[in-house]
Amino acid sequence: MSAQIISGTEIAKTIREELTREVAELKDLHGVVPGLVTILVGEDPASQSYVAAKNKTAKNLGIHSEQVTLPAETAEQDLLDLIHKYNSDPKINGILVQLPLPRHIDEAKILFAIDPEKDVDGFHPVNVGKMVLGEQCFLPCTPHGILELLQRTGVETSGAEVVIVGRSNIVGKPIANLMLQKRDSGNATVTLCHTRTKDMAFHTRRADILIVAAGVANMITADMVKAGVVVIDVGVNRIGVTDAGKAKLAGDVAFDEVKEIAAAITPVPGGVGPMTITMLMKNTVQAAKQQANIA
Ligand code: L34
Repeated sequence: MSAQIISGTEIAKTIREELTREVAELKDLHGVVPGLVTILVGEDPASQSYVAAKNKTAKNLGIHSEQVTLPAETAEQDLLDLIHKYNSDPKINGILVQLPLPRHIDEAKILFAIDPEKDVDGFHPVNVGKMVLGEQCFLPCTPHGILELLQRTGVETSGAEVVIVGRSNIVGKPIANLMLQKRDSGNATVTLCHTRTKDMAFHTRRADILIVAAGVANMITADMVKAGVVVIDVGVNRIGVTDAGKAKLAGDVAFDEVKEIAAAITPVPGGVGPMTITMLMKNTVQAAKQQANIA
């Protein structure tokens, strides 16, 4: 039997409708308009398209959005100065610096410069620390989106064997941490696999929920999963160009064969990607409320 396709596009749409109402209410009742700035350094086409989507989504929701695009040669100090400017700009509640940054810029230094109150990506060590401790904070957008997908699809995580492939700071590490926490969408038994894992298939075959964020197209094949698994595919790999001249995308999971075995699976595109963008909006609204002392 073919798997249920978990549509991130549909779930994201529902959440965006909820957010549109919330943004309107914030304005009507409190005169507050959430503000987001996205900063992109360089001309990576994938980053350009993600940042454009973030700004467009923000505008559609009624969020004030500013987009700064800087040349790849931008000096680290100039980027730091820009962040400091937005840290003290009252119209801006959330600051996002799109990753990856050019190699001459120290990513940690940039992320640490963002005011934790405006860190809508949840990458600042203060927010990472709070997340690990289970305190209220900004959750990083992709892991946050995965939790929402699981919750809104009714996937039971308590006691589940969750296997994660990939140990990045933006997906693997945080989602591992979130899923083992003692709370809704948590309470799982978590295994984290990475490039040094000895027998990857041994682990992935044990998964009740398999989350793949490795950045390797089609690496998870049908022989690597068990029947009835729920698969969350975080990979967005550009594997060529379509006849229409657009980027051809593939996930980290060999979708066509794995969907015949899985109970449920996210597609690429239309799975985790739209959720990442939507959770940025959710965090921006949360930031605006916190900064205006609205519960
Ligand atoms: N600071 N940098 C920062 N925050 C983030 O949360 C990100 N990420 C990752 C890369 N760098 C970042 C994103 O925004 C990945 N990412 C992201 C966002 C959106 C999509 C994919 C990755 C997305 O919308 N994907 C579409 C396909 C879009 C296309 O055609 O390229 C999808 O349906 O999967």
